[in-house]
Amino acid sequence: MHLNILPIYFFVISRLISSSAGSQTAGRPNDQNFTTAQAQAASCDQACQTNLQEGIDGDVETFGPVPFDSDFYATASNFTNSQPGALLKLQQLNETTLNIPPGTSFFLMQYTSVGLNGSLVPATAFVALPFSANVGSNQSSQVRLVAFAHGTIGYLPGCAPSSSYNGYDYFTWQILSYPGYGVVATDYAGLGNNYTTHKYGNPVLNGNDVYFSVIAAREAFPGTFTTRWASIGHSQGAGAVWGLSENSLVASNASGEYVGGVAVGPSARLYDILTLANPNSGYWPMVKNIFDELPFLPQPNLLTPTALNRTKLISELQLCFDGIAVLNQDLPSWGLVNMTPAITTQNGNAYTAFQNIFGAATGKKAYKDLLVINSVNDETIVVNATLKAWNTSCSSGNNIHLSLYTGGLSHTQSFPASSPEWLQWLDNQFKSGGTVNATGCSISTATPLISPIGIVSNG
Ligand SMILES: *[C@@H]1O[C@H](CO)[C@@H](O)[C@H](O)[C@H]1NC(C)=O
Ligand SMILES: *[C@@H]1O[C@H](CO)[C@@H](O)[C@H](O)[C@H]1NC(C)=O
Ligand SMILES: *[C@@H]1O[C@H](CO)[C@@H](O)[C@H](O)[C@H]1NC(C)=O
Ligand SMILES: *[C@@H]1O[C@H](CO)[C@@H](O)[C@H](O)[C@H]1NC(C)=O
Ligand SMILES: *[C@@H]1O[C@H](CO)[C@@H](O)[C@H](O)[C@H]1NC(C)=O
Ligand SMILES: *[C@@H]1O[C@H](CO)[C@@H](O)[C@H](O)[C@H]1NC(C)=O
Ligand SMILES: *[C@@H]1O[C@H](CO)[C@@H](O)[C@H](O)[C@H]1NC(C)=O
Ligand SMILES: *[C@@H]1O[C@H](CO)[C@@H](O)[C@H](O)[C@H]1NC(C)=O
Ligand SMILES: *[C@@H]1O[C@H](CO)[C@@H](O)[C@H](O)[C@H]1NC(C)=O
Ligand SMILES: *[C@@H]1O[C@H](CO)[C@@H](O)[C@H](O)[C@H]1NC(C)=O
Ligand SMILES: CC(=O)N[C@H]1CO[C@H](CO)[C@@H](O)[C@@H]1O
Repeated sequence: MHLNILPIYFFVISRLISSSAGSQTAGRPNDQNFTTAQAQAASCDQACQTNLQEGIDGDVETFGPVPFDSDFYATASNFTNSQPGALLKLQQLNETTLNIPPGTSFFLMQYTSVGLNGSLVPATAFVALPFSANVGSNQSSQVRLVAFAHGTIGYLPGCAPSSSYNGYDYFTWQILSYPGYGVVATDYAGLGNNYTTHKYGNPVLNGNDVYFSVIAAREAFPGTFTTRWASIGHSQGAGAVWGLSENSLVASNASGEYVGGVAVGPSARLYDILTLANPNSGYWPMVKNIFDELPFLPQPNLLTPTALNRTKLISELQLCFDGIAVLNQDLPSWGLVNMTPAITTQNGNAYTAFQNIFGAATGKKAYKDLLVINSVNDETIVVNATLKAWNTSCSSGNNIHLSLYTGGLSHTQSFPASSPEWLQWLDNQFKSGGTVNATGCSISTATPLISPIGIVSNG
C-alpha cells in the first residue's frame, strides 16, 4: 500500500518523469477510455467520472510509454512440472527505452513460485544489474543481491511493475542501484501473468514470491551474485518482507544466505491497520479484493451498493491503483458501509481470520533480522499498528529493531527519507552476515535535521 488520500505531489512527480519519457501509451491493458453511458451503468455519476479520468491518467503515467508485452507475460510452456524457483523465461530490455539509472541493465524474468495451498504458480519479476561489479582495484567482486518488494499497484495482471517504464519506481528500488546492488523485484504472482489472481496484501504468499525470485535470479545469472542476500520492501512489500522473515525457507541455505530484511511502512497485521487507520481512504476496493480471492475465509462487508456497482469499472477499464483509489472519493466515507456493531464484528472476524493465516507479526518465529521503519505521521500504515506488530513479534522472542521517524513524513516519503539508515543497515548485514545487529528488540527515533525555515532573504 503506498497511498491513502492521493497526495498531489505523487502525480506531479510522475508527470514530470513521464513527459521526459514520452507520452504515447499504446498497447496497454489500462489504456482505456470510458463512455458516459458505461460509467452511469456502474453508478458513476459526473463527480465520479471526473475523479475516474484523473485516476486513469495517473495509471497511464505510472506505466509510461512501454507497451505491455503479452507474449512475455503469457505462461511459459515449460511451467508445468517445474520446481519452485525454476527460471522459465528471461529477456533483456533496451534500457534506453526505460527511465532507470543509466548503465543499469534491466531484465524481465518469469519463474515458478508457490501460491495458495502450496500450488505452483508462475510469477514475473525484473532484475536490474549494476554496470559493473568491480569497485576500484577489486576485480573479483560479486554483486550483492537484494530482493525488492513493491507497494500497492493494483491487483489486475496489467498492473505489473516490471511493465512500467521505470519499474514502478517512486524513489524506491532505484536507490539500491546507485551503491551497486543487484535488484530482483518480483511483480508478485497475478500481476503480469494471469495464471492465478493476485493475492493482494498477503505477507505469506507475497513473501513466497520474493523468496523464489531470488532462487530464479541466481539461475538466470549464475555466479553473478554474492551468496548473501537481503530484502527490502515498502507497504504491501514491507508486509511481504516481514512474512519472508517468518518463512522457514530463509533459515535454510537453499537461496544462499539470507541476512535479513527491511520493512518500511509494513502492511503486516490487517486487523490493526484497518481498524486504526482513517477510514476515509481509497483502499476499500483493494481490501475487498484481498478477500474475494480467498473463498474459504469469512468475508467482510465493506462497500455500499453504489461503491459495489462501481467495482465493475475496475475490470472493464483495467484500473490499477490510481484509478481504484479515486473511484469512491466522492461518496460519503469513500463508499465504506456504515459500521454498525454487527458489521464491525463481522469485519473484525474476517480481518483476524485473514491475519492468522496470511499475516505477519502475529507471533510466529522470525528466522532473520528485521529492521522496521515507520513514520509516526504515516497516513496509511498508522504507527500504532506498526507498534502493535513490533510488540507482538518481540513478545514472541524475535529480534526486531523499530525505527520511528518524526517530522511529518507521509507513507510514500518514508522509504527514500529513511534510506541513509537502511542503506547502512543493509551494508552491515552483508558485512556481518546478520550477527552485528542481533541484539534483541529495540526502538530508536529519527528526528528531522532541520525545521522548515521558509524563505530567507535580505531583499
Ligand atoms: C482514448 O482516447 C484518446 C484521446 O481521444 C485516444 O488517443 C486513444 O486512442 C483512445 N484509446 C483507446 C483505447 O481507444
Ligand atoms: C491471459 O493472458 C494470455 C496471454 O498473456 C491471454 O491470451 C489470455 O486471454 C489471458 N486470459 C485471461 C482470462 O485474461
Ligand atoms: C524453460 O525454458 C526456458 C527457455 O528455453 C529455459 O531458459 C528454462 O531453463 C526452462 N525452464 C525449465 C524449468 O524447464
Ligand atoms: C537501444 O535503443 C537505442 C535508442 O532507440 C538504440 O540506439 C540502440 O541501438 C538500442 N540498443 C540495442 C542493443 O538494441
Ligand atoms: C487451503 O488453505 C487454507 C488456509 O491454509 C485452508 O483453510 C483450506 O482448507 C485449504 N484448502 C484446501 C482445498 O486445501
Ligand atoms: C572484494 O569484493 C569481495 C566481494 O564483495 C569482498 O568480499 C572483498 O572484501 C573485496 N576486497 C577488497 C580488497 O575490497
Ligand atoms: C548457512 O550458511 C552460513 C554461512 O556459511 C552458515 O553459518 C550456516 O550454518 C548455514 N546454515 C545452514 C542451515 O546450513
Ligand atoms: C446498481 O446497479 C444496478 C444495475 O445497474 C441498479 O439497478 C442499481 O440501482 C444500482 N445501485 C445503486 C445503489 O446505484
Ligand atoms: C496510539 O497508542 C497510544 C498508546 O497506546 C495512545 O495513547 C494513542 O491514543 C494511540 N493513537 C491513536 C491514533 O490511536
Ligand atoms: C507489549 O505490550 C505489552 C502490553 O502493553 C507490554 O506489557 C509489553 O512489555 C510490550 N512488549 C514489548 C516488547 O515492548
Ligand atoms: C552495530 C550496528 O551495525 N548497529 C546497527 C543496528 O541497526 C541500527 C538500526 O538501523 C543501527 O542504527 C545500528 O548502527
